Amino acid sequence: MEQTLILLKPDAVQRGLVGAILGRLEQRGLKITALRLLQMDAALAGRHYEAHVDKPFYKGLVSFITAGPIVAAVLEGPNAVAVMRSTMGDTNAGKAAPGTIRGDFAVDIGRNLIHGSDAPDTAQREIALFFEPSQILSYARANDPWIVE
Ligand code: IDP
Ligand code: MG
Repeated sequence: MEQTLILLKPDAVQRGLVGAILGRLEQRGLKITALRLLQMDAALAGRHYEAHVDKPFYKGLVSFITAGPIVAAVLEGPNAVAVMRSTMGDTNAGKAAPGTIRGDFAVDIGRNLIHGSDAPDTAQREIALFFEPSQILSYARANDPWIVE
């Protein structure tokens, strides 16, 4: 089954939205297979956002993502990467569709609450930054057959 990495960014923790956001992802049917509360340091932020190092917003992004605790999780499901991207909504929260996490809870591109991997290969790279293989659990839920055929 496909895996993706999500991060509930410091704004989500500070605003008390961790439960609401994780609840939506559980309701969608995605399976949480790893979960951690941590504070990223600049080194980890640099590795996680290495693709953006030359962008004008990079410095602000690193200071934002390291500013407080975050929640990191591995989610599993059919097409988990694409399902998470569409559930998150547009990067620019001000343009994100209502019904998406960003569209319902955020208004600004620089405070958009949540990260989700953008492809299965980047998901694997990102998961390895936050979790040891032994921290990712494989388990069945009693209702799995009612979520995935
Ligand atoms: P994504 O999070 O939807 O995958 P990316 O383009 O990968 O979006 O950008 C990574 C993160 O960088 C965004 O989630 C957002 O926090 C931040 N970011 C992207 N573009 C801007 C911008 O123009 N201004 C401020 N922050 C930005
Ligand atoms: Mg991205």
